[in-house]
Formats: sequence, C-alpha cells, structure tokens
Amino acid sequence: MSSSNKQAGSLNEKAGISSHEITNASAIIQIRNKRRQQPSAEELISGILSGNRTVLSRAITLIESTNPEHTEKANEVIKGCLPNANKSIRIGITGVPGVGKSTFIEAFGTFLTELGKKVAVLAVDPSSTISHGSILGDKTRMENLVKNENAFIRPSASGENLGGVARKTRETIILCEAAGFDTIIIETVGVGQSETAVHSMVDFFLLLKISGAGDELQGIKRGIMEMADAIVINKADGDNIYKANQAKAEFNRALHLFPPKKSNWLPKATTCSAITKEGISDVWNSILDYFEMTKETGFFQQKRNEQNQFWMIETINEQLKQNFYNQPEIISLLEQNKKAVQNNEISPFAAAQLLLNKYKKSL
Ligand SMILES: Nc1nc2c(ncn2[C@@H]2O[C@H](COP(=O)(O)OP(=O)(O)OP(=O)(O)O)[C@@H](O)[C@H]2O)c(=O)[nH]1
Ligand SMILES: [Mg+2]
Repeated sequence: MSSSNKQAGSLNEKAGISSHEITNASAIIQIRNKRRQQPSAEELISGILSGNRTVLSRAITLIESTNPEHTEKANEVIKGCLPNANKSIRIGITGVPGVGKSTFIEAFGTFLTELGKKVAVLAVDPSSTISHGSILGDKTRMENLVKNENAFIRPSASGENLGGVARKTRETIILCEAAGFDTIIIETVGVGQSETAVHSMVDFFLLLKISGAGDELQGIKRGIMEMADAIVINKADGDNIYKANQAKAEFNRALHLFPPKKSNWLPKATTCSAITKEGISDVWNSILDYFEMTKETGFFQQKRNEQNQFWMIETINEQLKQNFYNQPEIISLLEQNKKAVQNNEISPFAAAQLLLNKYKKSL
C-alpha cells in the first residue's frame, strides 16, 4: 500500500496499532471454515425432497466426486432418496451430432412442462472429459428450458470410462425423481457403448434421425434399431417434409422386419420438427401408449427390475476391476508380466492366472 493510500485509508487512522493482521487472519480462517462446511446428508436429503434444485445440484456434485471420502455420504443421500424415487417415466434420446437432439429436447421438454410435468434432462457422454462436455454443453439451444422452473438440466458427468459415467447418471436419476421430477430425459450420442448404457436405464428409447440422401438405412447400426421404441425423423419442415415422410415410410418398412420385442410393443417411425413443434405431441402420445400398455402387462416393472439387477452386477464388476488394477503390488507385477508375455517367456493365460492368484492371496 502506498503512503498516500495509508493516509487516506480509515483503517490506518491509528498509526502504530498493528493488530489488524491477526484479527483478519482469524476472520479469514472462520470464513474458510464456513465455506468448507458442507451440508450433512440429512440436510441434502430434506432439501432434495422439498424440491430444492440448488440442493439437488450439490448432491449430484457429491455423487460425481471422485474423492473416496465423498462416497459414503453420497450413498447415504441416495439411500435416503430411494423410497421417493421410481415414480417417473425415463426416456432415452439418441442421435448423431447435428440431428437436433438439443433443439428437440428444448421443444419436447417445454411441451411437457406446459402439461404440468416436471422434467429433468441428463446426459451420458463418456467423451465429455476430452471434449469438455459437448453434450448439453450448448445450453443456448435450450434457452427456454434452462430458465423454466419446472425443468432441471444437468450436463454429463465426466469420467474416463463409460461405466463410471453411466453409474453416476443412474444415481442422479434417483435424486431427480426424489426431488419430484416425473419425466427424466437422458440424452446420449452414439459413442462407443453409451447407447446400450442409456438403454439399460430408461423405460423408453427414442432414436432421432433426419432424412438423408434416400438410402435411410445406410450406416445405421442394427443394434440401435433393435433398441429403439420409436424412431423420430426430425427437421420435417419446409422443403424437407416430403423427404422426411419418405424416410418415415422406409423406416416403418424396416421396423416390420425386426423380430417382435419382448415388450410386444411395435415401434413406429414418425416425423417431427423441433422448430415448428409439429409432431412433438405425437411423440408424447406414443410414449403414453407404451407406458399404459407395459404397465398393464407388467413389462414396465419387469424391465426396471432387470435393469436394477443389471446395474448391481455392473457395479460389482466395475469395483472389482478397479480394486484389482489399483493394487500397488498388482500394478508392478502387471508391468513385469506384460514384458514377460511380450518376450514369450510366459503365456498370456498363465500370466493372467499368476496375477489373479496374487490378488486372491492379498484379499
Ligand atoms: N429446420 C430444422 N432445423 C433444426 C431442427 N432441429 C434442429 N435443427 C437445427 O439443426 C442444428 C443442430 O441442432 P442441435 O439441436 O444442436 O443438434 P444436436 O443433435 O443436439 O447436436 P450435438 O449437440 O452436436 O450432438 C441446429 O442448427 C438447429 O437449429 C428442426 O426440427 N428443423
Ligand atoms: Mg446438442
């Protein structure tokens, strides 16, 4: 501080008294401690149950944390929310970049809130660590939904592997449902296995397409067609309407050739425009039909039960793998054996067995 400032500053009025620093230091510690004070699990649970979106965000951050100290608290929060979860429709949406997912979700989500629904939009994007969250990153395409009190938008958790990202999203679904969100939309792009992961956490899976150069089925993964409960040809507006209808017919023909689904549901292709909103309500009506039918047959609950079993096993697999590969002894032994395998000193199978035996002994 310059001497002229010193003269002007009211804090320096009494020259020679230098106790400020000590007072300030303790004040700073106090402020820091207060900042560090995290809400307890009970506080988070009651905040979520009362529908507080800020608390919901904080709890999701806790779930997404890679700090092992947070895991226990996160589990406590999930456990507290679980009795109030499950009362929702979970919808997965996939489609290649540029197909209009964000624009569609903006239109569809807004439409649902106008019906009195509470909509949570989540994403599964395992590439987001590299691309810094391209998916849902463009909240500009969802400018109305972002501001909507009955909507909650959360970009994808980041992580190195799909398993971790997907598990966090699944746990986030539970918290959103407990916070009163009755329609959960999960967006993904077809990177790696992310579609399969999303398919295994939703009730209804929607594939968004646009009409192409005539050969609509070209380049489409068969597995995705089989997973889809509906195919929606987006951008059916202006000059595109004719082509979109042609694509719809072609997809409907193709869908007929697939074996019947376990749910007995017959997936349909429809057209829509996320811009003019034409066809948006048809998508919702189709989901309602599905919901009604599968609730009646019991398939809805059966599928959720199977998904829960699946995620339990997935979590065990993931934890086992993590435990194994993170053991310091295993890390060095693995390196040694990689070299030994490369030099043909040991077979890959024998090396694997050796490592597994070592791990078993350490348990
Ligand atoms: N004409 C027309 N354009 C649309 C429609 N839906 C989206 N678009 C446009 O298509 C472009 C891509 O839309 P996005 O919503 O960003 O697509 P996305 O699938 O979310 O893309 P990524 O986030 O990159 O995966 C934008 O310029 C939109 O304005 C539609 O129904 N009709
Ligand atoms: Mg997008």
